[in-house]
Amino acid sequence: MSKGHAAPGLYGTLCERGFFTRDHFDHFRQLHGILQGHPDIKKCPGVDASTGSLGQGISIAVGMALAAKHLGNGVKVYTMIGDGESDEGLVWEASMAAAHYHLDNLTVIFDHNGMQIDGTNDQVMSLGDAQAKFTAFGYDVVEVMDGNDMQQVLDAFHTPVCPGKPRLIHLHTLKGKGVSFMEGQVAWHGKAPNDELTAQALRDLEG
Ligand SMILES: Cc1ncc(C[n+]2csc(CCOP(=O)(O)OP(=O)(O)O)c2C)c(N)n1
Ligand SMILES: [Mg+2]
Repeated sequence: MSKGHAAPGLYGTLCERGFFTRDHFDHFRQLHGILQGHPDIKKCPGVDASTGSLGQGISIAVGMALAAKHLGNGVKVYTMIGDGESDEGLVWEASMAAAHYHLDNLTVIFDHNGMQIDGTNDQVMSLGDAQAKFTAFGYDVVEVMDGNDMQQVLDAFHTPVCPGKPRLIHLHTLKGKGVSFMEGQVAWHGKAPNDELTAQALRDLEG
């Protein structure tokens, strides 16, 4: 999870997969809890890399994919990056290395929601034609028009890998999808809802 601030999504998945029990969520973001605000490889079972400093996760993924190639162990590496994260030069250095080393065992999932921590991408740092850039950097790009539709996402994962090229799955997404008052609202990037809004959010999601 290169965009380490999306840790809650990762934690929910790891919990469902049996890495730890649900009671740990009661201590989310608390000192000594295993579920820190950003994933911590030393604290949380199932976490493969400590992330949160944007750009570093994709770099670690490239290293893992390269190591797997050397070892010939058939391991495949998956990492998710954000569009705001892609303001970091490190994303592009890592991408260049992935293409240079022909890491076709690497899949980068690009969460393109048009927003970051304090504004839209175009307000903070325009990415321009992101897909053209990733293609130019050597990725085989698979585009998903609705990245919030899990069937479309799964279909993208099942497309055959292009030999010798890293793959980028370009997801067009809506930030806050499914929670009426959060959708497309940059202000909810990292804010906790109060009890009333939490109840509303759960109703929205369950509905
Ligand atoms: C190196 C670095 N700089 C700044 C930050 C602060 N920061 C946390 S999240 C974020 C925005 C990330 O935007 P994006 O990748 O689009 O993720 P999204 O908000 O869409 O989930 C920023 C700038 C950080 N975590 N790491
Ligand atoms: Mg974003």
